[in-house]
Formats: sequence, C-alpha cells, structure tokens
Amino acid sequence: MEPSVGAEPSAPPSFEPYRHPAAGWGAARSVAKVLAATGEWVEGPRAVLRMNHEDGGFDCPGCAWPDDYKGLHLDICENGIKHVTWEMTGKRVGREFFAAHTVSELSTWSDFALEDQGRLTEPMVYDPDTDRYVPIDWQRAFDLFGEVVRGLDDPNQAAFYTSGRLGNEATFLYQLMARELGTNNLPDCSNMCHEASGRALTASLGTGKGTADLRDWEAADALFVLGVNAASNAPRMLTALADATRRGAKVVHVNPLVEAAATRTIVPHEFANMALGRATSTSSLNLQVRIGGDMALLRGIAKAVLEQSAHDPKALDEDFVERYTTGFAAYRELVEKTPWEELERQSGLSRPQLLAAARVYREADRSIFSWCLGVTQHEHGVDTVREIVNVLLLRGNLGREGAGPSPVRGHSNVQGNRTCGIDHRPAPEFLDRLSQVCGIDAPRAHGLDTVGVIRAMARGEVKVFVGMGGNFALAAPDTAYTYGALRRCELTVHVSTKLNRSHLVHGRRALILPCLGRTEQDRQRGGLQASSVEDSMSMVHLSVGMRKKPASRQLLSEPAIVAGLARAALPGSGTPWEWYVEDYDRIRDTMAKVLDGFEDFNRRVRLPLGFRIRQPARELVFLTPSGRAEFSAAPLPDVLPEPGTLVLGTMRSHDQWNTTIYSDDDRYRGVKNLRTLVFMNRQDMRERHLAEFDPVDVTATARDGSTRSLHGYLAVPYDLPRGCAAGYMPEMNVLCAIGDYSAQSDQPIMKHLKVTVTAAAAADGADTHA
Ligand SMILES: Nc1nc2c(c(=O)[nH]1)N[C@H]1C(S)=C(S)[C@@H](COP(=O)(O)OP(=O)(O)OC[C@H]3O[C@@H](n4cnc5c(=O)[nH]c(N)nc54)[C@H](O)[C@@H]3O)O[C@H]1N2
Ligand SMILES: Nc1nc2c(c(=O)[nH]1)N[C@H]1C(S)=C(S)[C@@H](COP(=O)(O)OP(=O)(O)OC[C@H]3O[C@@H](n4cnc5c(=O)[nH]c(N)nc54)[C@H](O)[C@@H]3O)O[C@H]1N2
Ligand SMILES: [Mo]
Repeated sequence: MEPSVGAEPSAPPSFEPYRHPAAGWGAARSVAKVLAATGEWVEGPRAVLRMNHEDGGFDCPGCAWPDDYKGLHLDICENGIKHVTWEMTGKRVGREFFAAHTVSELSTWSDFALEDQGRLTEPMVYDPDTDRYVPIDWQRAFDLFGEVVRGLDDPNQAAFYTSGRLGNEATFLYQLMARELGTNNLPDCSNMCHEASGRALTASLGTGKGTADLRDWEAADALFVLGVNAASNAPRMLTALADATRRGAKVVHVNPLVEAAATRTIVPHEFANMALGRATSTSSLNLQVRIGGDMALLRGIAKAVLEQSAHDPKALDEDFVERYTTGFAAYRELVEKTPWEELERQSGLSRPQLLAAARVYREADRSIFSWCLGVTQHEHGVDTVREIVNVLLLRGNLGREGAGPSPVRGHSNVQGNRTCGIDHRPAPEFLDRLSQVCGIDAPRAHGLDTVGVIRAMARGEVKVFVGMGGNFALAAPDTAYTYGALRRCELTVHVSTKLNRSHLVHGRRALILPCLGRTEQDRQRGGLQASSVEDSMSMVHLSVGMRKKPASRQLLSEPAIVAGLARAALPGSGTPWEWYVEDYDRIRDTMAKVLDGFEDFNRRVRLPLGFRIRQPARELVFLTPSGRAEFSAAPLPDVLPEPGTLVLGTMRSHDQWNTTIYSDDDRYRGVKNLRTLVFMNRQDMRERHLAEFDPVDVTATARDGSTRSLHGYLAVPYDLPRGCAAGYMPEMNVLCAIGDYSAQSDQPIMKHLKVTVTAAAAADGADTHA
C-alpha cells in the first residue's frame, strides 16, 4: 500500500458546502493555525511585511501573480503567508534524524510527515549498506557528481530538472552547465503546467507569453477567467476581480466547479471591510463547462460574434483583422460550419448560456482572457489557447490598453526559468548567442522534457537525474512508472529545502543538497546578494532575503551549488563559475549579453519596480512566419465521456502547494480531514448507487488500454456537470499513464483522465495493470 500524501488527521472527514466570501476571516484563521504550527509568531508576520516590497523585500515564493505596481501596498494573501512560514519553520531535519531512520522506514511515512520534519541542514549521501542518508561534505558531494557525470558515455545520459522557484541567476548558470556538458535535457515543471500556453501563443502571436499586465486588468471592461481556482492558487487576483466588478466591468468564470473566486470576496488588504465582513462580488457570470469543453464555448463566442457582425458592423473589428492577422477566412468558414448543437453538446452549456458569454464579450470594448491549468492540461490545450487568441483577434483585443491574453502562471519564477534558458527545445539563435558569449559549443539537438526523461530513465538511457528544487517523483504522472524510472538511475541529486518523496525514490547513488530559501539572506564574497524573478506579466524584479540567520550555517545558495556541481563535472571549464558566485551582478552582466530584452540588466532590475521584458505582440509586432497574428482553424475535439465512464480532472486543494500539503482541509470546497476523495455529480453517484462518503474504486483506462486504480477513495457529491469528476493531485498521478500526454504540447493530460468509479471492492491502495 502506498503511504498517504496528506496529514492523515485523526478526526473524521466532513463535507459542508462553503457559503462565505473568499479570503476574509476564514483566511486569517487558517493563517493563524499555520503560524502556530510552525512556531513562527514573531518572524512569520515580520517576514510577510517584507514580502513583495517595492524596494528591498523578497518575492513571495508562492504564485506568479504580479505585485501591485503602485508599490507599497500590503497585497498579501493567506496562501503566500503559509508558504513563507513553511520555509521559515523552526524545525530541522539534521543528521540525527537520518541516523535514526532508514530510507525504507521513511518510505512508509506520509508526504505531509516528511516535509513536516523541517528544513534540511547539511548535504547527505545515500549509504546502501545501512539504507540511510549519511552526512557528506560539500566538496565530496560535488566530486561524487563530477565523477559520475564524467564517467557517462554521452552527456545526454544526464537530465537536469527545474522547478519554477529557481531564481533567474541560478537558472542561467544551471542551463549553462547542462549545455557546456553537452545536453539540452532540461525538463521543467512547465512541461506539466503551461507548456501548451507557450506553444499556442508562439504559434499565434510569435512570442510565448501573455500581453496584458496589471494595468490592463484594471482597464478592462470584461475579464474572462477560464480554468483557474483563483481564491486558492492566485489569491491576489481576487483584488483585481473585486475591483473590476466595483467599477462595472464584467467578470465571467468558466469552470466545471463554481470556485470561491466565482462568488464574492473580502479583499485581503481592505482592513475596514475585513473588520466589517463586507464582501465584494467577483463574478458576473458563471459557466460550468464540462471538463475539456472550453474550446466549444470559445467557438460559440466566435460564432455569435460573427453572426452579429452580419447586421452590426461594430461586432467584428474588420480593420484590425485585415491589417494584423492572417487565416481569418478559413477560421470564419470553420466556425460558421460548426452547428450550435455541437457547440452545446461539447461545451455542456445551453445556447442561451453561450450567447450570454458572447454578449458580455461583444458589449465590452476591452477584454482580457486569462486561464490556467483547466485549459492547458488537456490533449487539446494548444488548440484551446489558440482559440482564445482567435476570439481576442476578432475584436482587436490585442496591443491596446485593457485587452489581451493573460495566462496565469504557476510557480513564482516559472516564466523566468524559460526566459533564462530552461528549454529542452531551445531556439538556434539563443544557442548561438550563448555559445559566443560564454565560449562554449552548445548542443543543437533537442533534449528531453519531463515525460521524455522519465521514459529514458525507465529504459536506462538517462542515468543521472538532477532535481533543482521541486518534488519530481510525486509531481510527475504515472507514479509507479516514475518511481521505477528514478530507481534505475546511477545517481539522483536533489537540491531542496525540505525532505520530500523524491529523496526516498532514489538512484543507486543519491545526494540531497540543501539550499537557502528565498526568505534568507544570501551572502557571498561580494556582499549581500539578490536574485531576480519574472512574474506572470513579464515584470522582472529583484528579491532579497531578509532572514539574517539561515536555517543552517551549512546551506549554500542555489547559484553556489550549481557552480560547485559544474566545476566538478567540468574541471577544465573556462567558465568562471566561482567568480560568478562571488557577485551575482557578474552573472547578470553575462545574461544581459545573451538574453533578449535584458540589456542593461543590472541597472534596470534595480529600478523600484524592476522592468518589463519587451513583449513584441503587445506592440503588434508578430514574430510569426507570416509576420501577422495567425488565426488557427483546429477541428473541435470530442470531449464527451464514453458511456459508463467519467472524465476526471486532478487539481489542488486550498491547503496545499503542489506536492506540499499543509492540511487535509479544502476550506472553500467545504471539505475537512479528507484528501482521498472523488468529487462527483449527484446524478452520476445515484446511477452508481453511491451515497456521500461511500468508498469507491477509481480505475483509469489509458490510451494503450492499460489500467491504473486507486482503492477506497470516498465519493463526495458536488456541483459539477454530469460525466465530470475531480480529485486531488499529487495522489491521483497514480492514475495518469506515462503515455497519456498531449500530442500538441507533450503535457500529461492531468485534467482529462478517463475513469470508471465503482463501489469499493478491495482494501485501500493503488495498482496498475498493463
Ligand atoms: N496555494 C497554492 N497556490 C498555487 C499552487 C498551489 O498548489 N497552491 N500551485 C501553483 C502552480 S505550479 C500552478 S500551475 C497554479 C495552478 O492553478 P490552477 O490552474 O487554479 O490549479 P488547479 O488546482 O489544478 O485547478 C484547476 C482549475 O481548473 C478547473 N478545471 C478542471 N478542468 C477544467 C476544464 O476542462 N475547463 C475549465 N475551464 N476548468 C477546468 C478546476 O475546477 C480548478 O478550478 O497555481 C499556483 N499557485
Ligand atoms: N496530477 C497532477 N499532477 C501535477 C499537476 C496537476 O495539476 N495534476 N500540476 C503540475 C504542475 S502545474 C507543476 S508546476 C508541478 C510541480 O512540480 P514541482 O515543482 O516539482 O513540485 P513542488 O511541489 O512545487 O516542489 C516542492 C519541493 O520544492 C522544494 N523547494 C521549496 N522551496 C525551494 C527553494 O527555494 N529551492 C529549492 N531548491 N527547492 C525548494 C522543497 O524541497 C519541496 O519539497 O506538478 C505537476 N503535477
Ligand atoms: Mo504549475
């Protein structure tokens, strides 16, 4: 039986729909609980006051929502606070701990319990004789890595994973090390997250990022929010949504679930309203699409706009379409040919609902479409994001204030990682520049992404896996397969702040390298260092730790760890690794020469709010083959569940950060003390003779016909469309087959698993059948 991910609370589970506004006192109470648990009553709140400060603070390690550009403004959120205090815990997991527990024993612990041991304090190496991690000094740890890497037949036998927390400077050194070694095997969490957005925006607009920024959000007349659980995962967006409805703008939520952000909120920093419990509406229209139905809804909006344009010249911006786009005629024909009945069936919405969405769009002068994983983690993620762009182009919602596409990125620096070179399919121009400036011969062949690396490890072709942050074993699809793949490695290395599952699912040899967190001061020979990060809206700014005393004196910064690894693997390297680490300005000076938009980096990043990376599409410059914005004309996918099956989406609870679990509660969805659940439509439950909390078996059928099951999960009746079901990641990665990734984005289809749910037959656990 697999150990549990969550906290395994002793109290019984409960479920009662949440009826309060988002944020507000519930959030404050939840923060208080976390502060109490981590013992951070004094440092925690003080740290929060230094967070997202316009000058000298550190960037919230939580989500990638931008900081308020008006500067000093206590724009913080419950989950950001939890995240910071999680890092600042007083608990430590030192050598005594590792001496007391074998890896086999720790493998039976829950993921919650592993991280709950506190911060890692010194480098550790796996000792197979005792099945324990034992201390190793930094130099010997680096040497071990260097020795194994130098012994490889081919640099492509190594892979370098990045989790989106890593700052830009460390990121740049990390990709430089991989490329100097000779590989583009740079998988990242983006491969499971917004890969589809990047590819779609690049194909449509020539650059893989959104164009709207926070000022645009404040100027828009309509905001469409697709597949985002904002109150939990981008809570500072609540402020923008509340502001929007207050000024009379329309907010349309598209989500199979009516999430808390689609109701009303108490804006986190409005203390008077907080005290009075005064809530602001955050929604004008909620559309409960079926899972995967977004594209049909978007096409419905396009169809309505085109129909209206027959008698209303203002419905379609013909001038914009003519001047800046290509492919419109084919798109128009496709949309006109698609019958309304098909759009209704595939979206799961009625025609009046589709028309209501279209009316909001048509009546708004300026519209922004934002989206997150509900749109991307599907087979047709790229087509759907391109359809978003199609709809925007119809009314010229690009390159002007208050309009444009606005993907909501996940990890706080996941966008910066890509910008700074973490890309397994790098552009040749980037490699040319990198080679020329850094004096290396960067490899040209594409590398492996997340799924590709797992498969290559399983085949024994990748033998060294380095995880730069994150929790790869648990975050990746097909848990059993991924575990097997990691265990075949010659060496696994994890740069981490806390103990997690990935340390226990290790290769023949294994290292845990503990690093400083973002809240901690990073002192190098050149003095106190700052790292830069890029938010969802392409703003780059500096983050400086405030904690003078790090969790342990033995921690190294991420740039220092990369430099140590690089020097050991590349003893003759001409790259001045040690010199770079003495003063990160030096890294930035090199980055300024390599990266587009980073000219004069050191000066501009020190401007009070940093700087915005130029996004050509925002200025109506399209780096596409045609030099124009390109309409796509993709066929409408069939997303209906097969008879007897449900489509299941995996998602986060309110009280977790990806694989980090704070508690087993999901406040806004009304769930307490339970993570091993399946949310189901009542009718679907009745058909299966299931009542609330009945134990069920969930079996996913992969495209290759193999099945994967979870046993003993509890059914929870929920307001979602017929044929749809939902449950929590990372537990449900057990169900997502390694081969079930999108042909368009290579992303695992974590929001579109084909499952059957039946009354439980056997004991709890998980199993796989080929
Ligand atoms: N507190 C907290 N903040 C986080 C994270 C965290 O774990 N905790 N994770 C960070 C990361 S890395 C990321 S990528 C983001 C993730 O942010 P989200 O994208 O909000 O993450 P999920 O929890 O996966 O939720 C997906 C949402 O999509 C909806 N959905 C599912 N299927 C569909 C569909 O087919 N169509 C539509 N329209 N909606 C659908 C679900 O109901 C849910 O509301 O958040 C970031 N911020
Ligand atoms: N089924 C399913 N699976 C999913 C998803 C889903 O929606 N459904 N979402 C996917 C998405 S969007 C993402 S982004 C991935 C997330 O995948 P990852 O980024 O790999 O996972 P995290 O849980 O964010 O990583 C948590 C770990 O990061 C380490 N850490 C924390 N802070 C730091 C730091 O400052 N430095 C370093 N070096 N380490 C640090 C800690 O040791 C902690 O245990 O998961 C993906 N997996
Ligand atoms: Mo993500």
